[in-house]
Amino acid sequence: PISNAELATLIDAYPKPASLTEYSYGTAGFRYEASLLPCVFVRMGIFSALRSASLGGEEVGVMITASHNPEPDNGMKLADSHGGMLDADWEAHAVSLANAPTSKQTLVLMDTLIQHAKGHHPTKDGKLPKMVVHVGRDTRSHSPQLAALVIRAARAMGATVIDHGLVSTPMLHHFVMHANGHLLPNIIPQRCNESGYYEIMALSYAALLRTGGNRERLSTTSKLVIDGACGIGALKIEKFGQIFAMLQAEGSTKGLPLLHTVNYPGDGPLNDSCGAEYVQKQQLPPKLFKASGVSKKYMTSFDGDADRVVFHYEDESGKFHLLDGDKIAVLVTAFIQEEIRCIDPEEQAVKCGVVQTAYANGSSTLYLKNVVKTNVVIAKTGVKFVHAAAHHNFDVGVYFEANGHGTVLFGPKFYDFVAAAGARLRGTHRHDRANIALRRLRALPALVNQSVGDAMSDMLLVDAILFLKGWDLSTWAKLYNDMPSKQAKVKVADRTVISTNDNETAATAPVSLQTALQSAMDAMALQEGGNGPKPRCFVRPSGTEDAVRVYAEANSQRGADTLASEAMMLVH
Ligand code: 16G
Ligand code: ZN
Repeated sequence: PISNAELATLIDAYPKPASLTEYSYGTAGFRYEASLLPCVFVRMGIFSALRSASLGGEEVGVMITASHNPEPDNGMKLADSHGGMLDADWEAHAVSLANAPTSKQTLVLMDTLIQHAKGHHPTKDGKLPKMVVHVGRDTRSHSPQLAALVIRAARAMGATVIDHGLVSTPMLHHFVMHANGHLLPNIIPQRCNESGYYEIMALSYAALLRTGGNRERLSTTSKLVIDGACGIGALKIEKFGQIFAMLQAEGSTKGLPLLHTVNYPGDGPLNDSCGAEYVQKQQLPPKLFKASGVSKKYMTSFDGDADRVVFHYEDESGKFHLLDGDKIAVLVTAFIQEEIRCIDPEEQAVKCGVVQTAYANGSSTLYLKNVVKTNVVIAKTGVKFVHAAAHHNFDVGVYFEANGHGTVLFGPKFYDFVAAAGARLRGTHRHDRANIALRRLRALPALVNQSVGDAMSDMLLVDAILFLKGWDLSTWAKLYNDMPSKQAKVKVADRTVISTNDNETAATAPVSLQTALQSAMDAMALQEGGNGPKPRCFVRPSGTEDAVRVYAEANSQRGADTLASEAMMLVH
Protein backbone atom coordinates (compact mmCIF):
# COMPACT_ATOMS: atom_id res chain seq x y z
CA PRO A 1 0.00 0.00 0.00
CA ILE A 2 1.17 3.51 -0.78
CA SER A 3 1.89 5.63 2.27
CA ASN A 4 1.15 9.21 1.21
CA ALA A 5 2.15 10.58 4.60
CA GLU A 6 5.52 8.86 4.44
CA LEU A 7 6.03 10.07 0.86
CA ALA A 8 5.12 13.65 1.76
CA THR A 9 7.59 13.62 4.65
CA LEU A 10 10.31 12.27 2.40
CA ILE A 11 9.61 14.81 -0.35
CA ASP A 12 9.56 17.71 2.15
CA ALA A 13 12.83 16.56 3.66
CA TYR A 14 14.57 16.93 0.27
CA PRO A 15 13.23 20.09 -1.38
CA LYS A 16 14.40 21.50 -4.67
CA PRO A 17 17.61 23.51 -4.13
CA ALA A 18 17.08 27.27 -4.29
CA SER A 19 20.05 27.67 -6.63
CA LEU A 20 18.31 25.73 -9.38
CA THR A 21 15.44 26.96 -11.55
CA GLU A 22 14.55 23.70 -13.18
CA TYR A 23 15.86 20.15 -13.48
CA SER A 24 16.17 19.01 -17.06
CA TYR A 25 16.47 15.56 -18.53
CA GLY A 26 19.73 15.39 -20.51
CA THR A 27 20.52 13.06 -23.36
CA ALA A 28 20.88 10.10 -21.01
CA GLY A 29 19.01 11.13 -17.84
CA PHE A 30 19.47 13.57 -14.95
CA ARG A 31 23.03 14.70 -14.23
CA TYR A 32 24.08 17.40 -11.77
CA GLU A 33 26.61 18.22 -9.14
CA ALA A 34 25.81 15.61 -6.47
CA SER A 35 24.55 17.98 -3.77
CA LEU A 36 21.73 19.14 -6.09
CA LEU A 37 20.39 15.63 -6.58
CA PRO A 38 18.63 14.30 -3.44
CA CYS A 39 15.36 15.98 -4.48
CA VAL A 40 15.44 14.25 -7.88
CA PHE A 41 16.25 10.87 -6.36
CA VAL A 42 13.29 10.87 -3.98
CA ARG A 43 10.94 11.75 -6.80
CA MET A 44 12.47 9.27 -9.23
CA GLY A 45 11.97 6.52 -6.65
CA ILE A 46 8.27 7.31 -6.89
CA PHE A 47 8.50 7.66 -10.64
CA SER A 48 10.26 4.35 -11.31
CA ALA A 49 7.65 2.47 -9.28
CA LEU A 50 4.91 4.16 -11.32
CA ARG A 51 6.66 3.35 -14.56
CA SER A 52 6.73 -0.32 -13.58
CA ALA A 53 3.01 -0.17 -12.71
CA SER A 54 2.21 1.57 -16.00
CA LEU A 55 3.78 -1.40 -17.80
CA GLY A 56 1.55 -3.82 -15.93
CA GLY A 57 4.25 -4.82 -13.47
CA GLU A 58 7.17 -5.24 -15.84
CA GLU A 59 10.46 -4.56 -14.08
CA VAL A 60 12.40 -1.33 -14.62
CA GLY A 61 15.79 -0.02 -13.49
CA VAL A 62 17.53 2.98 -11.96
CA MET A 63 21.28 3.36 -12.35
CA ILE A 64 23.07 5.90 -10.20
CA THR A 65 26.00 7.28 -12.15
CA ALA A 66 27.38 10.29 -13.98
CA SER A 67 29.26 8.08 -16.43
CA HIS A 68 32.42 9.71 -17.82
CA ASN A 69 31.92 12.98 -15.92
CA PRO A 70 34.08 14.07 -13.00
CA GLU A 71 33.73 12.63 -9.50
CA PRO A 72 31.74 15.57 -7.97
CA ASP A 73 28.91 14.96 -10.46
CA ASN A 74 26.29 12.30 -10.14
CA GLY A 75 23.04 11.41 -11.85
CA MET A 76 20.73 8.64 -12.89
CA LYS A 77 19.97 6.67 -15.99
CA LEU A 78 16.57 4.99 -16.15
CA ALA A 79 16.16 1.58 -17.79
CA ASP A 80 12.78 0.79 -19.30
CA SER A 81 11.44 -2.76 -19.18
CA HIS A 82 13.05 -3.83 -22.47
CA GLY A 83 16.39 -2.89 -20.91
CA GLY A 84 16.90 0.18 -23.11
CA MET A 85 16.47 3.86 -22.38
CA LEU A 86 13.29 5.29 -20.90
CA ASP A 87 10.43 5.92 -23.33
CA ALA A 88 10.38 9.54 -24.58
CA ASP A 89 6.79 10.25 -23.40
CA TRP A 90 7.76 9.18 -19.93
CA GLU A 91 10.81 11.45 -19.92
CA ALA A 92 8.33 14.31 -19.84
CA HIS A 93 6.52 12.81 -16.83
CA ALA A 94 9.86 12.34 -15.07
CA VAL A 95 10.72 16.00 -15.63
CA SER A 96 7.32 17.22 -14.33
CA LEU A 97 7.64 15.09 -11.23
CA ALA A 98 11.21 16.26 -10.58
CA ASN A 99 10.15 19.89 -10.83
CA ALA A 100 6.86 19.87 -8.90
CA PRO A 101 7.28 22.77 -6.44
CA THR A 102 5.70 21.17 -3.33
CA SER A 103 5.05 17.71 -1.93
CA LYS A 104 1.34 18.31 -2.44
CA GLN A 105 1.81 19.01 -6.14
CA THR A 106 4.15 16.03 -6.43
CA LEU A 107 1.48 13.76 -4.98
CA VAL A 108 -1.15 15.19 -7.33
CA LEU A 109 1.06 14.39 -10.32
CA MET A 110 1.72 10.98 -8.83
CA ASP A 111 -1.99 10.37 -8.63
CA THR A 112 -2.46 11.19 -12.32
CA LEU A 113 0.16 8.58 -13.17
CA ILE A 114 -1.47 6.08 -10.82
CA GLN A 115 -4.80 6.57 -12.60
CA HIS A 116 -3.02 6.15 -15.91
CA ALA A 117 -1.49 2.85 -14.77
CA LYS A 118 -4.79 1.58 -13.38
CA GLY A 119 -6.55 2.57 -16.60
CA HIS A 120 -4.10 0.59 -18.71
CA HIS A 121 -3.75 -2.37 -16.40
CA PRO A 122 -6.87 -2.78 -14.29
CA THR A 123 -6.53 -5.25 -11.43
CA LYS A 124 -9.34 -7.22 -9.79
CA ASP A 125 -9.03 -5.43 -6.46
CA GLY A 126 -8.59 -1.98 -8.01
CA LYS A 127 -5.04 -1.76 -6.68
CA LEU A 128 -1.97 -0.91 -8.70
CA PRO A 129 -0.29 -3.75 -10.61
CA LYS A 130 2.88 -5.05 -8.91
CA MET A 131 5.91 -2.81 -9.15
CA VAL A 132 9.54 -3.95 -9.37
CA VAL A 133 12.52 -1.62 -9.51
CA HIS A 134 16.14 -2.72 -9.97
CA VAL A 135 18.71 -0.32 -8.53
CA GLY A 136 22.45 -0.19 -9.21
CA ARG A 137 25.19 2.32 -8.54
CA ASP A 138 28.71 3.24 -9.61
CA THR A 139 31.69 3.88 -7.33
CA ARG A 140 31.16 7.61 -6.63
CA SER A 141 31.33 8.46 -2.93
CA HIS A 142 27.80 9.95 -2.92
CA SER A 143 26.18 7.09 -4.82
CA PRO A 144 25.21 5.03 -1.71
CA GLN A 145 23.26 7.93 -0.12
CA LEU A 146 21.48 8.66 -3.39
CA ALA A 147 20.70 4.98 -3.86
CA ALA A 148 19.23 4.86 -0.36
CA LEU A 149 16.85 7.73 -1.21
CA VAL A 150 15.57 6.22 -4.43
CA ILE A 151 15.09 2.87 -2.69
CA ARG A 152 13.22 4.40 0.25
CA ALA A 153 10.85 6.29 -2.04
CA ALA A 154 10.19 3.28 -4.27
CA ARG A 155 9.47 1.12 -1.20
CA ALA A 156 7.12 3.77 0.18
CA MET A 157 5.22 3.32 -3.09
CA GLY A 158 4.87 -0.36 -2.28
CA ALA A 159 7.36 -1.44 -4.94
CA THR A 160 9.67 -4.41 -4.62
CA VAL A 161 13.22 -3.11 -4.89
CA ILE A 162 16.08 -5.30 -6.04
CA ASP A 163 19.24 -3.58 -4.91
CA HIS A 164 22.20 -4.80 -6.97
CA GLY A 165 24.70 -2.57 -5.19
CA LEU A 166 27.82 -1.79 -7.18
CA VAL A 167 27.32 -2.65 -10.85
CA SER A 168 28.15 -1.17 -14.24
CA THR A 169 25.39 0.64 -16.14
CA PRO A 170 25.14 -2.05 -18.83
CA MET A 171 24.90 -4.79 -16.20
CA LEU A 172 21.85 -3.13 -14.70
CA HIS A 173 20.24 -2.77 -18.14
CA HIS A 174 21.06 -6.43 -18.84
CA PHE A 175 19.37 -7.57 -15.60
CA VAL A 176 16.23 -5.61 -16.44
CA MET A 177 16.09 -6.88 -20.02
CA HIS A 178 16.38 -10.49 -18.88
CA ALA A 179 14.06 -10.07 -15.91
CA ASN A 180 11.27 -9.28 -18.36
CA GLY A 181 12.21 -12.02 -20.82
CA HIS A 182 12.84 -9.44 -23.52
CA LEU A 183 15.12 -11.64 -25.57
CA LEU A 184 14.32 -14.85 -27.36
CA PRO A 185 14.41 -17.21 -24.40
CA ASN A 186 15.51 -20.28 -26.32
CA ILE A 187 18.70 -18.52 -27.36
CA ILE A 188 19.63 -16.82 -24.14
CA PRO A 189 19.31 -18.22 -20.65
CA GLN A 190 17.41 -15.90 -18.35
CA ARG A 191 19.68 -15.16 -15.46
CA CYS A 192 19.24 -11.63 -14.30
CA ASN A 193 21.92 -11.20 -11.69
CA GLU A 194 25.63 -10.58 -11.55
CA SER A 195 26.87 -14.15 -11.74
CA GLY A 196 24.38 -14.90 -14.51
CA TYR A 197 25.75 -11.96 -16.44
CA TYR A 198 29.37 -13.15 -16.15
CA GLU A 199 28.38 -16.67 -17.04
CA ILE A 200 26.51 -15.60 -20.19
CA MET A 201 29.48 -13.48 -21.27
CA ALA A 202 32.16 -16.04 -20.46
CA LEU A 203 30.42 -19.02 -22.05
CA SER A 204 29.47 -17.27 -25.28
CA TYR A 205 32.93 -15.72 -25.55
CA ALA A 206 34.54 -19.13 -25.07
CA ALA A 207 32.14 -20.61 -27.64
CA LEU A 208 33.21 -18.00 -30.17
CA LEU A 209 36.93 -18.57 -29.50
CA ARG A 210 36.49 -22.32 -29.99
CA THR A 211 35.52 -21.78 -33.63
CA GLY A 212 39.10 -21.13 -34.73
CA GLY A 213 42.09 -18.91 -34.16
CA ASN A 214 45.43 -19.37 -32.54
CA ARG A 215 46.58 -17.11 -29.73
CA GLU A 216 50.12 -18.53 -29.67
CA ARG A 217 50.89 -16.89 -32.99
CA LEU A 218 49.81 -13.54 -31.63
CA SER A 219 52.32 -12.48 -29.03
CA THR A 220 51.01 -8.90 -28.96
CA THR A 221 47.44 -9.86 -28.11
CA SER A 222 48.22 -12.46 -25.47
CA LYS A 223 47.90 -9.85 -22.74
CA LEU A 224 45.04 -7.38 -22.67
CA VAL A 225 45.50 -4.33 -20.44
CA ILE A 226 42.27 -2.71 -19.25
CA ASP A 227 42.14 0.89 -18.04
CA GLY A 228 39.14 0.94 -15.69
CA ALA A 229 38.97 4.79 -15.47
CA CYS A 230 39.35 4.39 -11.66
CA GLY A 231 35.71 3.29 -11.66
CA ILE A 232 33.30 0.38 -11.50
CA GLY A 233 34.59 -1.34 -14.65
CA ALA A 234 37.87 -2.25 -12.98
CA LEU A 235 36.07 -4.04 -10.13
CA LYS A 236 33.79 -5.94 -12.46
CA ILE A 237 36.58 -7.08 -14.75
CA GLU A 238 38.29 -8.50 -11.72
CA LYS A 239 35.20 -10.55 -10.81
CA PHE A 240 34.77 -11.64 -14.41
CA GLY A 241 38.43 -12.65 -14.35
CA GLN A 242 37.69 -15.23 -11.68
CA ILE A 243 35.18 -17.01 -13.93
CA PHE A 244 37.57 -16.57 -16.77
CA ALA A 245 40.35 -18.22 -14.76
CA MET A 246 38.06 -21.18 -14.15
CA LEU A 247 37.58 -21.61 -17.88
CA GLN A 248 41.32 -21.45 -18.30
CA ALA A 249 41.91 -24.02 -15.58
CA GLU A 250 39.36 -26.35 -17.14
CA GLY A 251 41.23 -25.96 -20.40
CA SER A 252 37.92 -25.29 -22.12
CA THR A 253 39.53 -22.63 -24.26
CA LYS A 254 43.04 -22.12 -25.49
CA GLY A 255 42.51 -18.61 -26.76
CA LEU A 256 42.00 -16.67 -23.55
CA PRO A 257 44.30 -13.67 -23.21
CA LEU A 258 45.71 -12.66 -19.86
CA LEU A 259 43.59 -9.85 -18.43
CA HIS A 260 45.51 -7.15 -16.60
CA THR A 261 43.41 -4.37 -15.06
CA VAL A 262 44.87 -0.99 -14.17
CA ASN A 263 43.28 2.20 -12.75
CA TYR A 264 41.08 0.81 -9.98
CA PRO A 265 38.81 2.99 -7.82
CA GLY A 266 41.02 4.89 -5.42
CA ASP A 267 44.13 4.65 -7.61
CA GLY A 268 43.34 8.10 -9.00
CA PRO A 269 40.38 10.45 -9.44
CA LEU A 270 37.50 8.92 -11.43
CA ASN A 271 37.72 9.58 -15.19
CA ASP A 272 40.62 11.95 -14.63
CA SER A 273 43.46 11.69 -17.18
CA CYS A 274 42.28 8.16 -17.90
CA GLY A 275 39.28 6.24 -19.19
CA ALA A 276 37.54 6.16 -22.56
CA GLU A 277 36.31 9.77 -22.59
CA TYR A 278 39.75 11.20 -21.88
CA VAL A 279 41.58 8.91 -24.29
CA GLN A 280 39.12 9.46 -27.13
CA LYS A 281 38.62 13.22 -26.77
CA GLN A 282 42.25 14.09 -26.02
CA GLN A 283 43.67 11.43 -28.35
CA LEU A 284 46.17 10.61 -25.62
CA PRO A 285 47.10 7.43 -23.74
CA PRO A 286 45.63 7.15 -20.22
CA LYS A 287 47.69 7.97 -17.19
CA LEU A 288 48.53 4.70 -15.42
CA PHE A 289 48.10 5.24 -11.70
CA LYS A 290 49.95 2.74 -9.54
CA ALA A 291 51.01 0.62 -12.49
CA SER A 292 54.45 0.45 -13.97
CA GLY A 293 56.06 -1.61 -16.67
CA VAL A 294 52.72 -2.29 -18.33
CA SER A 295 52.87 -3.46 -21.93
CA LYS A 296 51.11 -0.94 -24.19
CA LYS A 297 50.64 -3.15 -27.22
CA TYR A 298 47.05 -4.17 -26.55
CA MET A 299 45.04 -1.82 -24.37
CA THR A 300 41.43 -0.76 -23.80
CA SER A 301 39.92 2.08 -21.79
CA PHE A 302 36.45 1.91 -20.20
CA ASP A 303 34.54 4.97 -19.01
CA GLY A 304 33.36 5.59 -15.44
CA ASP A 305 30.25 3.40 -15.65
CA ALA A 306 31.69 0.90 -18.15
CA ASP A 307 29.28 1.49 -21.00
CA ARG A 308 31.96 2.78 -23.37
CA VAL A 309 35.18 1.21 -24.59
CA VAL A 310 37.96 2.27 -26.94
CA PHE A 311 41.14 0.40 -27.86
CA HIS A 312 44.64 1.82 -28.21
CA TYR A 313 48.30 0.88 -28.48
CA GLU A 314 51.80 2.21 -28.73
CA ASP A 315 53.77 1.20 -31.83
CA GLU A 316 57.51 0.39 -32.02
CA SER A 317 58.38 4.06 -32.36
CA GLY A 318 56.34 4.92 -29.25
CA LYS A 319 53.52 6.55 -31.23
CA PHE A 320 50.00 6.35 -29.77
CA HIS A 321 47.18 4.93 -31.92
CA LEU A 322 43.49 5.10 -31.05
CA LEU A 323 40.82 2.68 -32.27
CA ASP A 324 37.52 4.37 -31.50
CA GLY A 325 33.86 3.42 -31.82
CA ASP A 326 33.95 3.90 -35.60
CA LYS A 327 36.76 1.36 -35.90
CA ILE A 328 34.81 -1.04 -33.67
CA ALA A 329 31.71 -0.66 -35.86
CA VAL A 330 33.78 -1.46 -38.95
CA LEU A 331 35.44 -4.53 -37.40
CA VAL A 332 32.22 -5.96 -35.98
CA THR A 333 30.07 -5.33 -39.06
CA ALA A 334 32.65 -6.73 -41.47
CA PHE A 335 32.94 -9.84 -39.29
CA ILE A 336 29.20 -10.48 -39.00
CA GLN A 337 28.54 -9.87 -42.69
CA GLU A 338 31.35 -12.17 -43.70
CA GLU A 339 29.97 -14.97 -41.53
CA ILE A 340 26.45 -14.44 -42.85
CA ARG A 341 27.75 -14.55 -46.44
CA CYS A 342 29.34 -17.94 -45.76
CA ILE A 343 25.82 -19.29 -45.24
CA ASP A 344 23.85 -16.99 -47.51
CA PRO A 345 26.12 -15.58 -50.25
CA GLU A 346 23.31 -13.55 -51.79
CA GLU A 347 22.49 -11.93 -48.44
CA GLN A 348 18.79 -12.36 -49.03
CA ALA A 349 17.69 -13.37 -45.57
CA VAL A 350 18.84 -10.65 -43.21
CA LYS A 351 19.51 -6.97 -43.68
CA CYS A 352 22.68 -5.80 -41.94
CA GLY A 353 23.65 -2.22 -41.44
CA VAL A 354 25.38 0.37 -39.30
CA VAL A 355 24.00 3.43 -37.56
CA GLN A 356 26.47 6.27 -37.11
CA THR A 357 26.17 9.85 -35.93
CA ALA A 358 27.41 12.98 -37.66
CA TYR A 359 30.59 12.59 -35.57
CA ALA A 360 31.58 9.39 -37.35
CA ASN A 361 34.82 9.89 -39.19
CA GLY A 362 34.18 10.29 -42.93
CA SER A 363 36.75 7.58 -43.71
CA SER A 364 34.81 5.05 -41.65
CA THR A 365 31.58 5.83 -43.49
CA LEU A 366 33.30 5.44 -46.87
CA TYR A 367 34.93 2.19 -45.79
CA LEU A 368 31.63 0.76 -44.58
CA LYS A 369 29.88 1.65 -47.81
CA ASN A 370 32.63 0.80 -50.31
CA VAL A 371 34.63 -2.01 -48.76
CA VAL A 372 32.39 -3.72 -46.21
CA LYS A 373 29.50 -3.01 -48.60
CA THR A 374 26.92 -2.49 -45.94
CA ASN A 375 24.08 -0.05 -45.31
CA VAL A 376 24.80 3.12 -43.34
CA VAL A 377 22.24 5.34 -41.63
CA ILE A 378 23.14 8.59 -39.84
CA ALA A 379 21.10 9.35 -36.71
CA LYS A 380 21.00 12.03 -34.04
CA THR A 381 23.65 11.90 -31.30
CA GLY A 382 22.67 9.99 -28.17
CA VAL A 383 22.21 6.34 -27.49
CA LYS A 384 18.42 6.40 -27.51
CA PHE A 385 18.42 7.74 -31.08
CA VAL A 386 21.04 5.45 -32.58
CA HIS A 387 19.58 2.45 -30.77
CA ALA A 388 16.11 3.18 -32.13
CA ALA A 389 17.50 3.63 -35.65
CA ALA A 390 19.38 0.31 -35.49
CA HIS A 391 16.27 -1.47 -34.29
CA HIS A 392 14.07 0.17 -36.87
CA ASN A 393 16.24 -0.16 -39.98
CA PHE A 394 18.04 -3.50 -39.73
CA ASP A 395 17.77 -7.21 -38.83
CA VAL A 396 21.35 -6.98 -37.61
CA GLY A 397 21.89 -3.37 -36.61
CA VAL A 398 25.32 -2.28 -35.43
CA TYR A 399 25.77 1.09 -33.80
CA PHE A 400 28.78 2.68 -32.21
CA GLU A 401 29.27 6.31 -31.41
CA ALA A 402 32.84 7.45 -32.05
CA ASN A 403 33.15 7.81 -28.24
CA GLY A 404 32.97 4.03 -27.85
CA HIS A 405 29.35 3.51 -26.83
CA GLY A 406 27.67 0.90 -28.93
CA THR A 407 26.22 -2.54 -29.43
CA VAL A 408 24.61 -4.85 -31.97
CA LEU A 409 20.89 -5.55 -32.14
CA PHE A 410 19.68 -8.88 -33.52
CA GLY A 411 16.11 -8.88 -34.77
CA PRO A 412 13.64 -11.77 -35.24
CA LYS A 413 14.76 -12.40 -38.84
CA PHE A 414 18.28 -13.04 -37.64
CA TYR A 415 17.10 -15.71 -35.19
CA ASP A 416 14.95 -17.29 -37.91
CA PHE A 417 17.94 -17.30 -40.21
CA VAL A 418 20.14 -19.02 -37.64
CA ALA A 419 17.45 -21.59 -36.88
CA ALA A 420 16.90 -22.37 -40.58
CA ALA A 421 20.64 -22.59 -41.21
CA GLY A 422 20.94 -24.92 -38.21
CA ALA A 423 18.39 -27.28 -39.74
CA ARG A 424 19.98 -27.13 -43.17
CA LEU A 425 23.55 -27.64 -41.98
CA ARG A 426 22.81 -30.47 -39.57
CA GLY A 427 25.30 -33.26 -40.13
CA THR A 428 27.87 -31.09 -41.93
CA HIS A 429 31.45 -31.33 -40.75
CA ARG A 430 32.69 -29.00 -38.01
CA HIS A 431 35.37 -27.65 -40.32
CA ASP A 432 32.93 -26.89 -43.08
CA ARG A 433 33.05 -23.09 -43.48
CA ALA A 434 29.26 -22.68 -43.29
CA ASN A 435 29.20 -24.81 -40.15
CA ILE A 436 31.87 -22.63 -38.56
CA ALA A 437 29.94 -19.50 -39.54
CA LEU A 438 26.77 -20.88 -38.00
CA ARG A 439 28.48 -21.58 -34.68
CA ARG A 440 29.95 -18.08 -34.68
CA LEU A 441 26.63 -16.40 -35.41
CA ARG A 442 24.94 -18.49 -32.72
CA ALA A 443 27.33 -17.26 -30.05
CA LEU A 444 26.84 -13.57 -30.82
CA PRO A 445 23.39 -12.67 -29.41
CA ALA A 446 24.45 -13.79 -25.93
CA LEU A 447 27.94 -12.32 -26.01
CA VAL A 448 26.60 -8.95 -27.10
CA ASN A 449 24.69 -7.00 -24.46
CA GLN A 450 21.76 -5.99 -26.62
CA SER A 451 20.22 -3.61 -24.09
CA VAL A 452 22.87 -0.86 -24.29
CA GLY A 453 26.58 -0.38 -25.02
CA ASP A 454 28.69 -2.48 -22.67
CA ALA A 455 32.45 -2.06 -22.35
CA MET A 456 33.07 -5.59 -21.10
CA SER A 457 30.86 -7.30 -23.67
CA ASP A 458 32.20 -5.15 -26.52
CA MET A 459 35.77 -5.76 -25.41
CA LEU A 460 35.27 -9.53 -25.45
CA LEU A 461 33.57 -9.37 -28.84
CA VAL A 462 36.43 -7.37 -30.35
CA ASP A 463 39.05 -9.59 -28.76
CA ALA A 464 37.35 -12.69 -30.11
CA ILE A 465 37.16 -11.26 -33.63
CA LEU A 466 40.82 -10.23 -33.59
CA PHE A 467 41.74 -13.66 -32.30
CA LEU A 468 39.75 -15.46 -35.01
CA LYS A 469 41.25 -13.27 -37.71
CA GLY A 470 44.77 -13.50 -36.29
CA TRP A 471 45.04 -9.71 -36.14
CA ASP A 472 46.68 -7.39 -33.68
CA LEU A 473 45.61 -3.78 -33.15
CA SER A 474 47.88 -2.44 -35.87
CA THR A 475 46.34 -4.72 -38.53
CA TRP A 476 42.93 -3.48 -37.48
CA ALA A 477 44.02 0.17 -37.27
CA LYS A 478 45.32 0.04 -40.85
CA LEU A 479 41.97 -0.92 -42.40
CA TYR A 480 41.53 2.78 -43.12
CA ASN A 481 43.09 6.05 -42.03
CA ASP A 482 40.94 8.47 -40.07
CA MET A 483 40.55 11.88 -41.67
CA PRO A 484 42.16 14.51 -39.45
CA SER A 485 39.43 16.09 -37.37
CA LYS A 486 38.85 18.82 -34.83
CA GLN A 487 36.19 19.15 -32.15
CA ALA A 488 35.52 22.35 -30.26
CA LYS A 489 32.79 24.00 -28.27
CA VAL A 490 31.52 27.55 -28.17
CA LYS A 491 29.92 29.03 -25.07
CA VAL A 492 26.93 31.07 -26.20
CA ALA A 493 24.23 33.00 -24.35
CA ASP A 494 21.50 30.74 -25.70
CA ARG A 495 22.38 27.52 -27.46
CA THR A 496 18.77 26.94 -28.52
CA VAL A 497 19.02 29.60 -31.25
CA ILE A 498 20.84 26.91 -33.21
CA SER A 499 18.78 24.07 -34.52
CA THR A 500 19.61 21.26 -36.89
CA ASN A 501 17.97 18.74 -39.16
CA ASP A 502 17.01 15.32 -37.76
CA ASN A 503 20.43 13.76 -37.90
CA GLU A 504 22.35 16.95 -37.06
CA THR A 505 24.34 16.97 -40.30
CA ALA A 506 23.03 20.44 -41.25
CA ALA A 507 21.92 23.55 -39.37
CA THR A 508 18.36 24.75 -40.00
CA ALA A 509 18.54 27.92 -37.86
CA PRO A 510 19.66 30.69 -37.86
CA VAL A 511 18.69 30.88 -41.52
CA SER A 512 21.98 31.76 -43.14
CA LEU A 513 24.18 29.52 -40.99
CA GLN A 514 24.14 26.39 -43.15
CA THR A 515 24.87 28.37 -46.33
CA ALA A 516 27.89 29.91 -44.62
CA LEU A 517 29.11 26.54 -43.34
CA GLN A 518 28.69 25.07 -46.82
CA SER A 519 30.79 27.86 -48.38
CA ALA A 520 33.51 27.21 -45.83
CA MET A 521 33.46 23.49 -46.72
CA ASP A 522 33.50 24.21 -50.46
CA ALA A 523 36.38 26.63 -50.08
CA MET A 524 38.36 24.05 -48.11
CA ALA A 525 37.64 21.37 -50.73
CA LEU A 526 38.95 23.70 -53.42
CA GLN A 527 42.02 24.58 -51.37
CA GLU A 528 42.86 20.97 -50.60
CA GLY A 529 42.15 19.76 -54.13
CA GLY A 530 42.98 16.06 -54.38
CA ASN A 531 40.53 13.24 -54.55
CA GLY A 532 40.25 12.28 -50.89
CA PRO A 533 36.97 12.45 -49.02
CA LYS A 534 35.34 15.91 -48.96
CA PRO A 535 36.00 18.20 -45.97
CA ARG A 536 32.98 18.39 -43.71
CA CYS A 537 31.82 20.41 -40.73
CA PHE A 538 28.68 20.76 -38.65
CA VAL A 539 27.50 22.47 -35.47
CA ARG A 540 24.91 21.35 -32.93
CA PRO A 541 23.66 22.45 -29.52
CA SER A 542 25.00 20.07 -26.87
CA GLY A 543 22.42 17.91 -25.13
CA THR A 544 24.42 17.76 -21.90
CA GLU A 545 26.15 21.13 -21.57
CA ASP A 546 25.38 24.78 -22.12
CA ALA A 547 27.42 25.05 -25.31
CA VAL A 548 27.36 24.64 -29.05
CA ARG A 549 29.63 21.89 -30.37
CA VAL A 550 31.61 22.20 -33.56
CA TYR A 551 33.08 19.34 -35.57
CA ALA A 552 35.26 19.58 -38.66
CA GLU A 553 37.27 17.11 -40.71
CA ALA A 554 39.49 17.58 -43.74
CA ASN A 555 42.37 15.90 -45.50
CA SER A 556 44.96 17.63 -43.34
CA GLN A 557 44.97 18.58 -39.66
CA ARG A 558 45.50 22.18 -40.67
CA GLY A 559 42.47 22.06 -42.90
CA ALA A 560 40.34 20.56 -40.14
CA ASP A 561 41.54 23.16 -37.63
CA THR A 562 40.84 26.02 -40.04
CA LEU A 563 37.40 24.74 -40.87
CA ALA A 564 36.59 24.34 -37.18
CA SER A 565 37.66 27.90 -36.36
CA GLU A 566 35.58 29.23 -39.24
CA ALA A 567 32.56 27.35 -37.96
CA MET A 568 33.20 28.68 -34.44
CA MET A 569 33.25 32.23 -35.76
CA LEU A 570 29.95 31.66 -37.52
CA VAL A 571 28.35 30.41 -34.30
CA HIS A 572 29.61 33.26 -32.12
C1 16G B 1 25.43 11.50 -23.69
C2 16G B 1 25.07 10.29 -24.51
C3 16G B 1 26.12 10.04 -25.55
C4 16G B 1 26.34 11.25 -26.40
C5 16G B 1 26.64 12.45 -25.53
C6 16G B 1 26.64 13.71 -26.36
C7 16G B 1 23.89 8.32 -23.76
C8 16G B 1 23.90 7.11 -22.85
N1 16G B 1 24.96 9.11 -23.69
O1 16G B 1 26.58 11.26 -22.94
O2 16G B 1 25.66 8.99 -26.34
O3 16G B 1 27.40 11.05 -27.29
O4 16G B 1 25.62 12.59 -24.56
O5 16G B 1 26.80 14.82 -25.52
O6 16G B 1 22.95 8.57 -24.50
P1 16G B 1 26.57 16.29 -26.05
O7 16G B 1 25.13 16.40 -26.48
O8 16G B 1 26.92 17.16 -24.91
O9 16G B 1 27.50 16.47 -27.21
ZN1 ZN C 1 29.18 5.93 -19.58
